[in-house]
Amino acid sequence: MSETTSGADYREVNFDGLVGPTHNYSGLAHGNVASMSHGGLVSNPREAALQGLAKMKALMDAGYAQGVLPPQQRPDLGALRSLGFTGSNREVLARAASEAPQVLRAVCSASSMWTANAGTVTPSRDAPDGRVHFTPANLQSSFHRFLEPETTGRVLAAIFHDESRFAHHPALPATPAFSDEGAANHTRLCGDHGDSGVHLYVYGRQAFRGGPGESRAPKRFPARQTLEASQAVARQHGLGEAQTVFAQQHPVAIDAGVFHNDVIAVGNGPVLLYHEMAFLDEQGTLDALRAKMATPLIPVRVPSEAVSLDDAVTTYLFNSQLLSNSDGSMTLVVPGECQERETVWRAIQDHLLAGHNPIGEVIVKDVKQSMRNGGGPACLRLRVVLSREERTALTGRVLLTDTLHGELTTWVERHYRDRLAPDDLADPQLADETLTALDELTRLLDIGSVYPFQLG
Ligand code: SUG
Repeated sequence: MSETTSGADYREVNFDGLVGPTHNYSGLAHGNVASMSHGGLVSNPREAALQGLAKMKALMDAGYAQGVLPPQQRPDLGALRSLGFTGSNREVLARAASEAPQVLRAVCSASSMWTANAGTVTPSRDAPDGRVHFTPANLQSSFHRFLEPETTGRVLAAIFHDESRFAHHPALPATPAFSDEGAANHTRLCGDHGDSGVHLYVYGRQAFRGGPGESRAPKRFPARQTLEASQAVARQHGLGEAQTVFAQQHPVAIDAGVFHNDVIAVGNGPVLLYHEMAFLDEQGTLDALRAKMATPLIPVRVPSEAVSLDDAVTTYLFNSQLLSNSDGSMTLVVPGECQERETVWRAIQDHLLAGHNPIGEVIVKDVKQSMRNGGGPACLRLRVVLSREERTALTGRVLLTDTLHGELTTWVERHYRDRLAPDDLADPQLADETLTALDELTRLLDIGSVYPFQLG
């Protein structure tokens, strides 16, 4: 059951990242409890990609607009060369494997699957020039993710190509003061998706200014998003003070493994579903939103007695997708881990479904391969609100249909391995297989040349 269509027929399109053929567990993400505890496990890239495609298909079948974004070229041989590894591709891989195995693992990461970190998007409805605005996230807080924004920018510019409708900004300077992790720390609150929205940016630390925020920085794990980065993105997109709220994430939550706001809160339309430990100043954040929103905010607060911070991190309850239906109700798409943890499953029934809020249905999806690296249903998608004309103006075959889903499934089954141990990443055959697969994928999606190996 899809959302209401009106006027310019704005709809939220969820662009899921297709999991790449090198999906593996390398324990690369400090502060991400799942990644830290699963490093070294054998992964199943084929299963991971098929789980992602099954989620996309289920939501498309339920009537939601579903898009797909391609994975990135991995291993990133260009990155290895820039770090001084020379010779043929085989030699570069062999030297990296013996001299710097952790660097090799980083350049093989399929982390671009988590498209909630691909960038921040402002719908045309809110931008002063009436275009949809994009800023790729610089992801500078980890080396493996810092490798993503260049290709991300190319992919977004290829798909959202029409300059009269889509505006692309450069990623922010890749330095700690402007550390940006994209839409994972950004929530747009509004009435219907086609109404004007208020943009909630959640940051973990302030880089330049002193004050109370800074004294409450996390102690154990890094805060990835800065206030300065969020402000710069809002400025790039032309958003004014009346349209924005900046709130600090609770440092205690970051120290418990909440490395992005989307691990502890999710919003959709006027609903903000959040854990009581999401924001350092809970009341101040709600008040600021209420003061700026044109429609009444519907906060759905989950207290620690109902779901502990640890359970929130383990089950990723808040990394669910909250989707609008045509009758005004909303559907929550939760990862399977929520059903496996009794307390959380009970909280969903008693607190969310039975509460006075629009959430009327829960769909459970198995995305375990991604979850073991700290990526739930909401991490796997970039939300882009588009009018009918904007959807028509997209380049390539990126909106999911039964035909495209079938072709992508066959493509995965033909090219992906079902077993990848960290030591397999040095296999030059894997690099060749990946290039063949990606070359075919760009033709299948009809998006032109976006990968370094295609650009020469
Ligand atoms: O950046 N994991 C990702 C998970 C990102 C989840 N995204 C959102 N919450 N929106 C990260 O921490 C782990 C890779 C590894 O360990 O192999 C990783 O990068």
